Amino acid sequence: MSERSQQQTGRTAAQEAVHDSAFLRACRREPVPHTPVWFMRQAGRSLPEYRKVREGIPMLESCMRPELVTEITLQPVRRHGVDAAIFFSDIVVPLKAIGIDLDIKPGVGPVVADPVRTRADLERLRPLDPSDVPYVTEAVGMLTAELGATPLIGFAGAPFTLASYLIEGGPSRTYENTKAMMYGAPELWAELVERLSVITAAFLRVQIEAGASAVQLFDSWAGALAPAEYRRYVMPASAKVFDAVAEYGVPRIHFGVGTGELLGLMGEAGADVVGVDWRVPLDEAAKRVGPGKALQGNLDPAVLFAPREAVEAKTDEVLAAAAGLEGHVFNLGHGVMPAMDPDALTHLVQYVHERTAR
Ligand code: 1CP
Repeated sequence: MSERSQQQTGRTAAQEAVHDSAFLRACRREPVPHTPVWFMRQAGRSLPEYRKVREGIPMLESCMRPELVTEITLQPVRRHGVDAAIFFSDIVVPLKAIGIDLDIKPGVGPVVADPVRTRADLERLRPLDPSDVPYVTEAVGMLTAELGATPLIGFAGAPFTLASYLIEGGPSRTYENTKAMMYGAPELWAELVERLSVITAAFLRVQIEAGASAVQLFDSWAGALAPAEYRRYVMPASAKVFDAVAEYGVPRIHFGVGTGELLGLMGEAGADVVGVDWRVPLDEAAKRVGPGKALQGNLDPAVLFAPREAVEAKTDEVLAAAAGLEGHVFNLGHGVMPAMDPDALTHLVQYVHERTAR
């Protein structure tokens, strides 16, 4: 790139290449050389090289070691040739960083020692300062240096999904305590999600300031709510998070599972890209989300367990439904599963690139 154009954009040549990547172009709804692909939970999970470097290191501790975070984040980029990297961390890392007593138990997920149930419990949820997560700043810096033209996606858990772990004390299928607080103590609930929105916004800001070029807000379990409840009890806190990072101009992705009925509201909350699970075809999702936003998704992850011809046929269906979209980022409808064959994922990336090459 010429010096003059660098002066015009204020970006280095490397930053310019990232800016011009298929992934960021699709997020901005610009023409792309091919449909970009990445996978939620692509780091870790099904990769033998991940299991090897993680051996004997607890999950949360591995999130605090910048060299290890860098290696694990790069593994799926090297192996699959995906169009974006996602930062290796977890949605509960910022909660741990402000002193919440929690652990990530193998085969279970996040477990909170003393669940948050009362007003006094809220005092434990102080704001996050960048100095609480120096290892995040360091790892993002190392990664953007290593990644070259491949963009890095930062992420955080949305207030509702984080609240569900804090209130239930761990994974839940019914969210009974969470909903009991939401409906029964709405003021306490509002204060809880307000505090979480501050923490979440700060965690995203740290990643963007360190060099992440897009962010995804995971409201994985928001699909447990009806639209009216989502709008009233959840959307304001998530909208605050999106507002808080708007000034950076990086694409903001908003994703949840089982959120077919919420897609319009999840866009309205302030997302530039709305993630769609496998239950709603992308052309129908586009109608629900409305114009001015890109979509991300939405191959059923379980399809990856079927023979290659079936994977290709289902992928063709996703691409056909996406043909009229303003912008499309190919992804699974939810995360990579531990038992998936890594070669099937590599093939899927190649297949989408070939089928969509323009
Ligand atoms: O020991 C291990 O390997 C534990 C498995 C694991 C991994 C690899 C957990 C525990 N978290 C992670 C990393 C992780 N978590 C990433 C890494 C980057 C990537 O490759 O995508 C990301 C983005 C997350 C985000 C996350 N954590 C979400 C939102 C995404 C989603 O899948 O919906 C959620 C809900 C969590 C909580 C969590 N952490 C771990 C588990 C098993 C769970 C889910 C538990 C539950 O079912 O409630």
